Amino acid sequence: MCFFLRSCFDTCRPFAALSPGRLCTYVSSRPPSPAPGRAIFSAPCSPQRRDAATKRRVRRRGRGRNPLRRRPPGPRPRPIQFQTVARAPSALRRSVSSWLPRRWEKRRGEDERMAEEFVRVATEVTNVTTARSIGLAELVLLLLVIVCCAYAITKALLLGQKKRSLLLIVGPASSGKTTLFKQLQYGEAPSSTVTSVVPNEEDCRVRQGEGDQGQTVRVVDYPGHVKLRSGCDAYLQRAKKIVFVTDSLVYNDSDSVREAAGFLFSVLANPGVLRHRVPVFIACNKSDRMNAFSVEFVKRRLEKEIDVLLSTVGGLSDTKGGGDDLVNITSVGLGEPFKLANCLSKVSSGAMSALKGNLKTLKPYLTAA
Ligand SMILES: Nc1nc2c(ncn2[C@@H]2O[C@H](COP(=O)(O)OP(=O)(O)OP(=O)(O)O)[C@@H](O)[C@H]2O)c(=O)[nH]1
Ligand SMILES: [Mg+2]
Repeated sequence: MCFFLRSCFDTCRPFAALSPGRLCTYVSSRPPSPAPGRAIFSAPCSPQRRDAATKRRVRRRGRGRNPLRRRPPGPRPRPIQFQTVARAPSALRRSVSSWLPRRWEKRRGEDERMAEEFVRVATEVTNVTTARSIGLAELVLLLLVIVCCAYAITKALLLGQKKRSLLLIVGPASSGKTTLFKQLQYGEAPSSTVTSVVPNEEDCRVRQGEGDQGQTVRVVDYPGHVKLRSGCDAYLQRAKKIVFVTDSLVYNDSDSVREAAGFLFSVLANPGVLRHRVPVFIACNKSDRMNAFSVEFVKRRLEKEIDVLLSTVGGLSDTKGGGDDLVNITSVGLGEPFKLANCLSKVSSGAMSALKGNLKTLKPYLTAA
C-alpha cells in the first residue's frame, strides 16, 4: 500500500508542479498517443531560473578549482524535466484527459484542414501558374518566330527588289552597247564612240511614244572587252533585265559568232540569272545596214554554236576532271539540241538600230513589268 502511494506521489509530482496554463505545447510532430492515461507534457524553464543557474555557474567557475568546494561524489542532480511521460492517476487522468485530447484533436483537425486547404490552393496556384507560364512562353516564342520570319521575308523581298533593279546592257565589244545607252539616256546617239573601259550607269527615261511620260530605269552599259568580263558578274547579280547586244553584221564570221555564243551562254548560265529567271533580250543591232543578218539567222547561229559548246563541254565531262560544273540552262535534257526557246530564263529577240534610234522591238521589253 505504502509502495503504491509512494509511486502515485512520484508519478503525480510533475503534474503538481505544472499549472494548467503551463501545460502547453505538444512537442512531438506525430499525433498524440491515443493510449489512455498516457500524456506527454512540456514545461518550459522560466527565464529567471535559467538566469539564476547561469549566474551560479559563473560564480562557481570564478572561484577556481577548490578541492574543498568540490561537489560531493554521487549522481548529479537531475535538471528540470522539459518533457515527461506520466502515468496519471485516475482523477487527474480524467481531468487532464478530458480537455487536453479534445483540444489536441480540435487543433489537429484545424491544422489538418488548414494543411489540406493550403496544399489544395498551392497545387491549384502552381498548376495555373505553370500552365499560364508555359502558355505565355509558347506565345512569346511563337510571336518571336513570326516577327523574325516576317522581318527576314520583308528584308529579302525588299533587298531582292532593290538589288534587281538594273537594266544591264552586255554583249561583245563594238556591238553598239554605248550607242544604245546614249540613245536611252538622251534620245539620240553620237555618230562615233570609243571603246568603253568602265561601266556607264545612269537613270534613263524610257518612253514608248511621243506623248508618253515613260518610266525611269536604271541602265548599266558594261564594256564588252574579254578582259573585263569577270567584273560583269556583280552586275548580273543586280540585273532585273538583260539586253544582250550583238552585231548582226558579223554573223558570217565564225570566230565572232563563237565569241558571241560563248558570252551569251555565260550570261544564261550565270547562277543569279538562272535562279531568278532574269529575262534576256537578244538585240540584233545595226539592222539599218543592208548587209545585216536577220534575227532568225542570228538566233539559229547562236543556238548552233551553243549546242557545239555544250557537246564539247559534255564530252569533256566524260574525261577526268573536265566539265564537272556543266549547267543545264534549258528545261530539256542536256542531250537534246539547244534551243533558246527552251531556256529557263525567258529569251526574246529583235532587230534594232541603236545609231538610228530604231528601238521598236526593244522598248516593250524595257517597259514590261
Ligand atoms: N550602223 C550602225 N552602227 C552602229 C550602230 N550602233 C553602234 N554602231 C557603231 O558601232 C561602233 C561601236 O559602237 P559602241 O556603242 O561603242 O560599241 P560598244 O558595244 O559600246 O563597244 P565596247 O564599249 O568596246 O564594248 C560605233 O562606231 C558605232 O557608231 C547601229 O545601230 N548602226
Ligand atoms: Mg562601249
